[in-house]
Amino acid sequence: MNKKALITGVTGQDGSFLSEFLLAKGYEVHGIIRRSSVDFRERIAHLEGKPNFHLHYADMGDSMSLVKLVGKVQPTEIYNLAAQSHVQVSFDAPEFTADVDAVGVLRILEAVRTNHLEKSCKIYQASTSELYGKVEEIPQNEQTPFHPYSPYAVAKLYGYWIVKEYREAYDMFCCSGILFNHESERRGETFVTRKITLAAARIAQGNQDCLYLGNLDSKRDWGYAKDYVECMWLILQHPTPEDFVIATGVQHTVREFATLAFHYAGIELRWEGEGINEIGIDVKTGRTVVAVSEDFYRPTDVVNLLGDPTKAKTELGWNPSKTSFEELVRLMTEHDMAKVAGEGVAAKVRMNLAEYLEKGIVK
Ligand code: NAP
Ligand code: F7E
Repeated sequence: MNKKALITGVTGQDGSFLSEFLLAKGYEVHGIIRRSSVDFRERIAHLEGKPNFHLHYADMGDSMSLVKLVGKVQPTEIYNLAAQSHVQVSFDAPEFTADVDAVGVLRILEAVRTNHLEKSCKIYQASTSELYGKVEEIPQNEQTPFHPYSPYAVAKLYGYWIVKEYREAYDMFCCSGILFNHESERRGETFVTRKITLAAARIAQGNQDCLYLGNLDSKRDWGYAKDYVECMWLILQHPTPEDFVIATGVQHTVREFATLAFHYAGIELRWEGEGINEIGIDVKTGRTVVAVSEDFYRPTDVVNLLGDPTKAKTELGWNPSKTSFEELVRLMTEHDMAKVAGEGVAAKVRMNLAEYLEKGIVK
């Protein structure tokens, strides 16, 4: 049978990598996009126009659009990646976050049932390590109790349970991947890793003075997004519908991430002070290049995430050590060093052009 995937959140970090992965496997890939005043979809621009890649307007807040689309595409697999995915933003927009991240999951499940595809369409739900929140044990595995600690996590907990409920009530092949943080050169620029690699590149090239961060002691299990999308697919190829923890099993602090990113950008950091007064100093120049700002503290913060990927390793044959922490930080920083250098060249060309136009050298 022709493999047809429908991806919600196709324009996001994971959606773009998953699209590439499934296209390479010969899938027909359909993605949901929503109307935006900007038409350029940076992460998937290189895929648009490919014969097996199709985009459709719909929205996770609009049941009718989802029902119609699922009926039209008749997917064999749905990857529900769409979400308001920023934890800090979920404190500012909790109701929107609940609508998309919680009820949105229900809308997808009901769209499949309404179109009578329960027996032919498998569903992957993008669940999250944020469910463990104020952690009750370390490391966290599939049996660890949940303790969500943000509006985002509470919404995602509903998504997790409604998927489990539909699996048991209607015998549907629907599962959750409980993914720990995964990053890449395509990561949104306000998540801490990308914020750091971009700032390190800008500071190293003289385009920024200082990087302001929140809780430097927060610990995460960071993996590479490109490795993680393979797991989403593996979960749907497993003989039985089950939930899996996807993580590297290695943990680092935000401070350690920053130290390494600045190192790859050519700046060695020395840390001084504590809490709100902690600073990162460029050893060579003595300048303060990292400082702490209360603006980036959260009302409740999740500070100790470490996943145990044993089940994914043994039952899916997935390799959690494919990309090390060091490689991840290096590839993101090198990408952003090149990006910032490119922005510099483009700005210079624009300046020269403006000057030439003014002097009448070019018309
Ligand atoms: P992301 O880059 O923020 O992408 C989110 C996607 O959801 C975007 O395509 C966005 O579309 C779409 N979206 C948001 N609201 C929507 C709506 N109302 N209707 C339709 N689409 C909507 O997130 P990501 O990092 O790729 O993460 C993918 C999924 O995994 C998310 O569900 C996230 O919560 C979950 N997750 C992520 C991680 C991680 O570390 N990355 C870990 C665990 C779980 P626009 O481009 O139009 O905004
Ligand atoms: O924060 C701390 C912050 O925003 C990581 C999403 O993909 O992963 C992501 O959520 C940690 C937190 O990711 C800053 O307080 C310090 O403890 O990069 P983040 P997140 O909250 O872990 C999970 C698994 C998801 O499911 C989500 O969708 O870093 N931190 N200083 C900071 N965080 C940010 N954003 N900015 C700072 O300046």
